[in-house]
Amino acid sequence: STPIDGEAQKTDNLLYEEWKKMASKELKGTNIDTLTWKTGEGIDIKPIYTAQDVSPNIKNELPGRFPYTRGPYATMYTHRPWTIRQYAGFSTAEESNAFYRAALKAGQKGLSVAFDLATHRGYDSNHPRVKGDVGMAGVAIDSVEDMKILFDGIPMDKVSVSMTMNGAVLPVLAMYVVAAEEQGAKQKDLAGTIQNDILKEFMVRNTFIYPPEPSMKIISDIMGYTAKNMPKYNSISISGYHMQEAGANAVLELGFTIADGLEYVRCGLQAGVSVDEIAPRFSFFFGIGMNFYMEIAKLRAARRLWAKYVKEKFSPKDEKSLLLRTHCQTSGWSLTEQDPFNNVIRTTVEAMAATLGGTQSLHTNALDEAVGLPTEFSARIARNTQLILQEESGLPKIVDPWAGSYAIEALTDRLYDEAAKIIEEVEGLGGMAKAVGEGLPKRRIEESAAYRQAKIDSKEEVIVGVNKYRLEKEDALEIRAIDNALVRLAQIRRLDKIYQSRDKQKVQQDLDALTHAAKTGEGNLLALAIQAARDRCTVGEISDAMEKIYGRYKPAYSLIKGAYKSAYKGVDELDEVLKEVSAFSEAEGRPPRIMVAKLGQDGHDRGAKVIASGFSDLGFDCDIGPLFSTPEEVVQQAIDADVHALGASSLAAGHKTLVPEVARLLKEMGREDIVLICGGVIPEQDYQFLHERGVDLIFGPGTRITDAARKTLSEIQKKKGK
Ligand code: DCA
Repeated sequence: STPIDGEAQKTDNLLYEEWKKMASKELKGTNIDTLTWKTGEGIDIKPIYTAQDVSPNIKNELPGRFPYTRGPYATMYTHRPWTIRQYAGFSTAEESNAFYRAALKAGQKGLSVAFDLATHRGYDSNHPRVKGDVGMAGVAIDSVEDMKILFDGIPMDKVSVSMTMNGAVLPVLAMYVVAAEEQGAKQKDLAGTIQNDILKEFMVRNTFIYPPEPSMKIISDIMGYTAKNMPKYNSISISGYHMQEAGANAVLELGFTIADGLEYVRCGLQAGVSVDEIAPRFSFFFGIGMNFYMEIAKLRAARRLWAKYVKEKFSPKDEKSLLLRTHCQTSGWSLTEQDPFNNVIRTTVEAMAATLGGTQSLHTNALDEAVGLPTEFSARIARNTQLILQEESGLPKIVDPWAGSYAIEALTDRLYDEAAKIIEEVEGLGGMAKAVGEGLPKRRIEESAAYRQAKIDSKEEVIVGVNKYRLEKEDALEIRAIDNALVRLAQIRRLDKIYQSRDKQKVQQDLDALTHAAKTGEGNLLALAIQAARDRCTVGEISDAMEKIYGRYKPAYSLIKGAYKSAYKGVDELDEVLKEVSAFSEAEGRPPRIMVAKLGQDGHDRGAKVIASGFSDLGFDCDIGPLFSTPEEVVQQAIDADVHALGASSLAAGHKTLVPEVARLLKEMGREDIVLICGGVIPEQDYQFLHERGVDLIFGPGTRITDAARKTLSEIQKKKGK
């Protein structure tokens, strides 16, 4: 051994003691413990790590070898860099197609399709419920004709395509397969990924259609079909990303995602497919936030957890069943509307964590994604962030360069242990489907979100340009605007053409066959959906054919209490708000009552939930309205509940159509005394528009709940003429 080795072995403990002495001297009497940082996960990050923090076994780990902590492949990026795969979709198939082609030309390697909210929820663009949702947050797809336009001029057997689709997974995947067929591609050559992860929809993302049980049946049919006919296709992308976006910390994201994966293996086994037929084509998806070391360690721990649990529980014969391959996306939630160019730096830091953690594929957010879909300018910067990391920085030249770092190895171990506790808890309940049924993951994630919001509101967690170093004046940013009414009209016209040109009898037969299969459990639903897509059945029709049997799922609601208040530091301010609220309650004989509503098909409800929990902790009487409501339903519920204020939360650009409609209806019912609030992702440019249409208060991203509560209270009093 070298002299350095010898010395380290002798003095591990002594070295640490020596450091402590030096540190105490530098701190001039301040307690050394103040240098330890307790993260949102409850993990202590120490100021220094030494050899005594890590197990000697880490020396034996290699990339491409069990337990794969260091990466699924031996050579990793030194041989093939990660796939630059930007998630995108813009209202119409034509516009999205042009965007994809330009991106591929400019260095992007794989595609990733974002669908609009109507498609996600299995509605055709002409359905009355989705008036405000068509073309929002992604591309509208009604039939295979739209899908063919989407991939026009893009060889579907060469470019790997990922599709974020969960609810309407059958019609959309079927249309993808048929569009490829009609291009001349073979099913066996289709490489790509379908998200198809319904469990996390019930936990956090809410773009489900059917109840959990038939939803799981659909997944097993897809796995069965692709295992046989599409061997290069990843049949599921098990997503922690949306949990992180909904507020989960790294431990929760890791634990619940791996537990989801185990449940999906069991789902395949139940359908008669072996672990080695499906697990090698499982894919994962994680969010990467700003906690740099934690995120690197998270991906390392994820691979080790998956390998160990799959080996232990399912004894696969194929080593590939143990590989956790993952896509990552930089955190959308970490982006700010304020001082938005800071987002480029945030995304770069997160992209470095994702790639140093060994992701296989990556989406880097555009700087304006906190307020809208990316423009060409912002999309180029986002893509170039990855190209620069790949081709200029030298980052891909070393496999898992953090291996052997005392700190990262210790953190990897710690995350492994903490996530394993969650997995054990879930397995103890009988698996993730049961845990989701009991609401456990949802509850934990919502608590974590409220806790984090309080840390930000009380400025313990700094967000540059938002709760610290805020600009006095913000420059307006050019934002991509979508004319949702125009997109809807164009889609309706194309649908009318399809209705006229297809064979009606075949259509009916296909749809009846789907209904029959849903009823009896016989036949493969994906095979039947593919036939229906060939015959030009639409997304809505295919979804309806099964809804007749399965029904549509309606989630239950709960409000997390106490988490916000408990994490809020700086009690004085909290007390002041509580006092104001209680004075109101005394004067009025009841507390201020507010309903937080979600309009349209947008299921992102972190904001709504966090606001409701926060307001409730501040003494408001708070209701959460059901998801997917129409303006009429929301106004009726608000009036029935006799609220003082109605908050409409919008994260998917529905604010320009749906919220003004709410204002109009309130006026029509003579209830303009109800304070109308619009919250969520609303660009500054739209404030005037909303105020003119009757919105009283607007709370954009970065609003502190304590401030929002105060403003709401004073607006209620103003309207009461006090
Ligand atoms: N040495 C040898 N082969 C390698 C190496 C290496 N160092 N690195 C990659 N490869 C191979 C892979 O084995 C794979 O070949 P295979 O399909 O025949 O096994 C191929 O190169 C592609 O690499 P992979 O790591 O699978 O990367 P992607 O095709 O981009 O797939 C994955 C990434 C996460 C598995 C996929 O599910 C995906 O793209 N997900 C995206 C999800 C998404 O976009 N979600 C939207 C939000």
